[in-house]
Amino acid sequence: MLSGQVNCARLTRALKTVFKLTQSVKRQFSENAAASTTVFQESRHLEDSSHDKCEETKLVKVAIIGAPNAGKSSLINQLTGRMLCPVSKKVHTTRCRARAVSIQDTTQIIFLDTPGLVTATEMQRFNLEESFLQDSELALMEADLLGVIHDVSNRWTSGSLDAKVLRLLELYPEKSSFLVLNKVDLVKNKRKLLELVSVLTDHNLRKETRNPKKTEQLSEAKVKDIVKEKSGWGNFSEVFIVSALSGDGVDKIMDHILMAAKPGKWLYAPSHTSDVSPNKLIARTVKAKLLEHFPQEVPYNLKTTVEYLDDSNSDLITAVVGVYCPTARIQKLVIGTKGRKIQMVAREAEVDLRNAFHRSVHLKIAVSSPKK
Ligand SMILES: Nc1nc2c(ncn2[C@@H]2O[C@H](COP(=O)(O)OP(=O)(O)OP(=O)(O)O)[C@@H](O)[C@H]2O)c(=O)[nH]1
Ligand SMILES: [Mg+2]
Repeated sequence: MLSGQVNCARLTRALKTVFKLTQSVKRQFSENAAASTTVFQESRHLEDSSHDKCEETKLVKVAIIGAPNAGKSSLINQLTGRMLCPVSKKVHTTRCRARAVSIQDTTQIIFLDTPGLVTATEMQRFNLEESFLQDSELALMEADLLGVIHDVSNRWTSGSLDAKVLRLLELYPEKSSFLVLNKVDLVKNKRKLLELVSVLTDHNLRKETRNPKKTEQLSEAKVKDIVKEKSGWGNFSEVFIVSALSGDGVDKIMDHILMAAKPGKWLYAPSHTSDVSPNKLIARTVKAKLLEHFPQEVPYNLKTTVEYLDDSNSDLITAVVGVYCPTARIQKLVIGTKGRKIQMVAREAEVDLRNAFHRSVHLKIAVSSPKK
């Protein structure tokens, strides 16, 4: 963890820890995830009064924003310990804001996962939904704390904060924010990180405490001009160097989040872990697996819908997911020889869903295309 008040010695110590990161990154979410009887329920706001003890409970809302594919959903999954936010190696896996809820002792933490930040032009060019433009900003406005996630492994973009991220930070300077340098396991020369931290924090690791206040509403044109000149933001309260894939360094982020929690009523009952319905989570998880395993644009044109769901059993969820292909040729590709490809997708989705629901999951996938 690197904080604004830290000096070079602390920074070097933190980097040494990073050096020790295991080279072989292994997925935390193994097949053997222990099944528990925790029931995943569609989120409902808390109506009973059993957690209405403001003096005893704490609450904090954390929005995670960043460029497409930076690892936003992976980070939230690590922080909550559940696969609540589907992940894939392709961009635009998350297409709208989603909440994942976690409880640490008396604190309820609400994580807001967001789609990758895009420009209006990109939105039009790639035919993305409105949510891509709005959801990060809406999440930021709602959150108490903002986590900016930055992919340090991308040689083209790692040297500067994303302009869309900087735009939001300039527009909401009073919002408390921390920086997460992610995918550090992919960086061979860890010394580069020291320089990167300096640039991304605008050479100001908060040596003096700044308390930025929103004085005037900046126009978009003015913000654009400011952002053009900048590579970093000088008011991050902390900087973390992590691997959201292996989980290295993530526990420090949790400590920081817990410190930001304020006394308040929990918004969700303790058993609620997400505001995404089981139906949607299953369909999105299958879609993420399709994005992971099929080339280029093919999986973006596949539609996934839950056709049948039985979650009445507290140990087992059974679901049938329909995958709709635009043509018979793509249907054949998706099914694969002797159905092997789609079976692999189903098995991998089952593993992630077991981790999300903490229940066994039996999944069948039916692939179809329009009849000629
Ligand atoms: N090596 C490595 N890969 C990572 C790390 N964090 C995330 N990834 C991978 O990066 C890819 C994108 O991760 P996501 O969590 O889906 O990223 P995202 O920012 O939510 O992406 P969008 O929702 O598409 O904007 C996946 O293949 C992850 O496994 C990391 O720390 N190290
Ligand atoms: Mg995502």
